[in-house]
Amino acid sequence: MRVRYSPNIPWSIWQEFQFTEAELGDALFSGEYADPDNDGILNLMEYAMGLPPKVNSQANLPTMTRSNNVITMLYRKNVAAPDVALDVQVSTTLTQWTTTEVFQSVIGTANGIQTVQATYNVPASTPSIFMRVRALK
Ligand SMILES: [Ca+2]
Repeated sequence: MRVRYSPNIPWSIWQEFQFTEAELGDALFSGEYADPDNDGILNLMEYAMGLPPKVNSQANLPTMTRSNNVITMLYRKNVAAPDVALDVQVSTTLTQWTTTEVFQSVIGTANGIQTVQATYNVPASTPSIFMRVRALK
């Protein structure tokens, strides 16, 4: 018997809920780094953000805005994913990333999904800045 909802379901249980037996046997379809719906969001990130891995979820990607020298990112966090963490990093080079001075806070929760706001004050004379959210399991 399968239960469709649990307040805390680790990655392996989530996989069993999301994929068929045949799909579970194919790591290129159901593995952490697979993207079976070709929406550019890997399965581990779909899990971390509470998204369906076989339905295009691009409408739920993080959003970013910039106001003067402050960059703000909003992203989803699946409350029921206890074994994965999301962190937001910034970079000026795309090769070295840091979480230093990135401030995060939960600004809302609905249907088991937190909306997290990450802000970063861009130092003066920074020619370009990049921001990303990373899933860690
Ligand atoms: Ca995907």
